[in-house]
Amino acid sequence: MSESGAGPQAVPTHCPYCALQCGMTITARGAEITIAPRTDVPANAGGALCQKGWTAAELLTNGERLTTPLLHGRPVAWETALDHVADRLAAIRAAHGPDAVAVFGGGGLTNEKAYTLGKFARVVLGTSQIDYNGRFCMSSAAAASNRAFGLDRGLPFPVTDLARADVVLLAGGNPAETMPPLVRHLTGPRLIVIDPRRTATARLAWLHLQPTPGTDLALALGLLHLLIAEGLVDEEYVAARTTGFEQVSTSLTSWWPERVERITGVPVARMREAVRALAHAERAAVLTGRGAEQHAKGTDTVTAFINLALALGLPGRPGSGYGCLTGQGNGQGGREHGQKADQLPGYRRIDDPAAREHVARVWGIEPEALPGPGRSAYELLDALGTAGGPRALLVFGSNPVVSAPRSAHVADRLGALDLLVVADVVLSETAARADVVLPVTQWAEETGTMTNLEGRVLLRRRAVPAPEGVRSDLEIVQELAGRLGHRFPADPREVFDELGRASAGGAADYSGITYERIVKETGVFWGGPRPFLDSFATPDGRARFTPVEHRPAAEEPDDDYPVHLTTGRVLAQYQSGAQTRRIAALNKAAPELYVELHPDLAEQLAITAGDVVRVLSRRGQSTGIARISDSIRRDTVFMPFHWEGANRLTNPALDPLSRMPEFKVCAVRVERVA
Ligand SMILES: Nc1nc2c(c(=O)[nH]1)N[C@H]1C(S)=C(S)[C@@H](COP(=O)(O)OP(=O)(O)OC[C@H]3O[C@@H](n4cnc5c(=O)[nH]c(N)nc54)[C@H](O)[C@@H]3O)O[C@H]1N2
Ligand SMILES: Nc1nc2c(c(=O)[nH]1)N[C@H]1C(S)=C(S)[C@@H](COP(=O)(O)OP(=O)(O)OC[C@H]3O[C@@H](n4cnc5c(=O)[nH]c(N)nc54)[C@H](O)[C@@H]3O)O[C@H]1N2
Ligand code: SF4
Ligand SMILES: [Mo]
Repeated sequence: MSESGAGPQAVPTHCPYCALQCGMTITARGAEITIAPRTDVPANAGGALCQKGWTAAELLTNGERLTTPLLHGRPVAWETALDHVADRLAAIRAAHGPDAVAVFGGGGLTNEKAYTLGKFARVVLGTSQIDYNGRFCMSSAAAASNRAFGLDRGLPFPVTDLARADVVLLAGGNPAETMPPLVRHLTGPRLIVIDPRRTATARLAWLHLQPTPGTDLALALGLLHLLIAEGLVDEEYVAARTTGFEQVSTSLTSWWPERVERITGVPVARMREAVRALAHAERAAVLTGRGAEQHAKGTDTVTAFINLALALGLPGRPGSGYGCLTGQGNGQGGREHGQKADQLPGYRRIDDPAAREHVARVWGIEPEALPGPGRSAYELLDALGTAGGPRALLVFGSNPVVSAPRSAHVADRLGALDLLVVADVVLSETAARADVVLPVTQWAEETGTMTNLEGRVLLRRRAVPAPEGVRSDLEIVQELAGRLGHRFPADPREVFDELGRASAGGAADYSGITYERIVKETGVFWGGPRPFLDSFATPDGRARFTPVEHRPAAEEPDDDYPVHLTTGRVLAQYQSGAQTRRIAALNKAAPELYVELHPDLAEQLAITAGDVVRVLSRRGQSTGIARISDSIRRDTVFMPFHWEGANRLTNPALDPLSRMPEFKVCAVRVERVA
């Protein structure tokens, strides 16, 4: 394989952003870099890219790129920066113990990086304190899938299967903005969208159910109640492939449709239409996105949708199934190789003695030397600089000052650290607060594997030379490990081979996958394209129904904070905006933080379009520009989180199982700024 970098040939690779990982080619002619869609990658077959993909070359050329390490804001040589970090880590560890040093990773990092960070934390730092932004993303869906199927593969079927379904139910996802090329696979089926807003996706739907934020669990219970009441359960499938239906069925008796309508605001007739369409479809899929998942009851909400899918007989049937639309570029692989607090490579559990034994052997250490599970992402951030909490933090591939819930508090915690080190491409809001900033190579300047939302392992290839002065994340970890007495590889292929050995025999087993195979087969599914056709990954091979109960949001509106706030995304910005806010065309398309509100609410508050409004919650306040739209419920306002602001308001109430925060609902007050 050519690694020659710049040259006239078009290098086949994948997009820097979301989990669809659209195929694209990059051609570099001197300083001019052009991007074109590939047509051989199924996820974006036909050669589609969204606006972010089309403009991604600017990530490589824009003037805001970091090219030198910074120590307390001043440029320094790499040796100085790395020596400083290694010395401080060693000193803090010596004074306060290994758990005083923490690592925060990201689901946008390659598999090689995610694996290396997990190994670095456990082997070199000896800390249990490592977690990553995937906790903020799909961890509730992961927990629910593990509970029901014994395995979490976001989509346990190729994304192209969706096009052949007759009906697709999508709870809390807006792919028309978050994964536009995916919509091409959704134009055939009848689409049922559950979203408190009439989004671009909801406008394409055959049926749009518009619940109050935070009530999806009740809605899913109501749908299953109706399915049972109408005698539409796939009894043969339930008997042959599942356990626990009776218990769930009994638990649903009180969820009669009128009660569900009162809680959710969705009319009974609409629920009935949805249930009948699903039950009469030959092939159907139930999907969840962040709208259903990012709640303090996200795991139970997804479980309720999985229960519905099981009663319909969908999972493990060709052309049908349940799936989660994973979000980040390597959202799937990022959760498999050990940067999560409770995991070891291969999606192994860190508290499983056999898993510890296997991974310790690959790492050449004693199993007893491996730390146990550590704090989850928000709990880790919340503990920084407190008595007993970490005093040093290394951040790779995340910008929590913008993206974490209750972000002003998170910024305070970061400020209380003895040492904050951020490896990034640009001076993100988090990097701007760091003691040491390490400038890294990105995406098209380096090679590595990404696992897309359907579990397909892809090769993202180096296509252009890196700017002078930057180093890869793998090189940085190698240098730090070296200074702390350990030898780590920095060559991605070498790391991938080791990852293969470490993951061998685990739930996500990459041991048979090589860079060559990935290229030859245009991506390789771990576990095969449809892992559940014959049986599920549970001990008895059956999928498990689990009874779950609805409960209110952690914070419901009251006299002081009478309106629901929900948050999410817009097409032209990505995540914390660290990358896309620096791209001119994207910034023009989505220039500022706004607050979307219904005309009736706006009138009641004497707000007109374009006004500056203040939004206040119990955590803090933010201003934004008013946008008035009847596509949102009267009782709810929406803010995108791509700018600092929305997360000053959000509620860090955590799901008890997944430890995911409640980004999608809290209570606020909205005022016009005089
Ligand atoms: N343009 C763009 N694309 C992206 C990203 C990005 O930042 N920008 N990020 C990527 C990542 S990491 C992710 S995780 C995915 C996320 O992809 P999505 O899940 O599609 O994105 P969101 O906008 O967070 O949420 C989806 C919808 O949930 C709705 N919603 C809010 N509250 C509720 C609720 O209580 N119930 C229900 N049913 N719906 C609710 C919102 O109105 C929103 O339309 O997108 C990926 N793609
Ligand atoms: N209110 C609200 N908040 C949310 C959400 C929501 O829906 N509502 N969604 C949540 C979700 S789903 C997610 S995934 C998170 C995402 O939020 P973040 O974790 O903040 O994600 P990004 O903005 O993608 O941050 C990635 C950072 O890594 C840098 N980077 C890019 N490539 C590399 C690399 O190769 N190496 C290194 N070291 N750095 C790199 C980028 O420049 C950027 O600064 O936000 C969460 N926050
Ligand atoms: S949909 Fe996602 S992967 Fe495809 S071009 Fe847009 S950001 Fe990139
Ligand atoms: Mo995400």
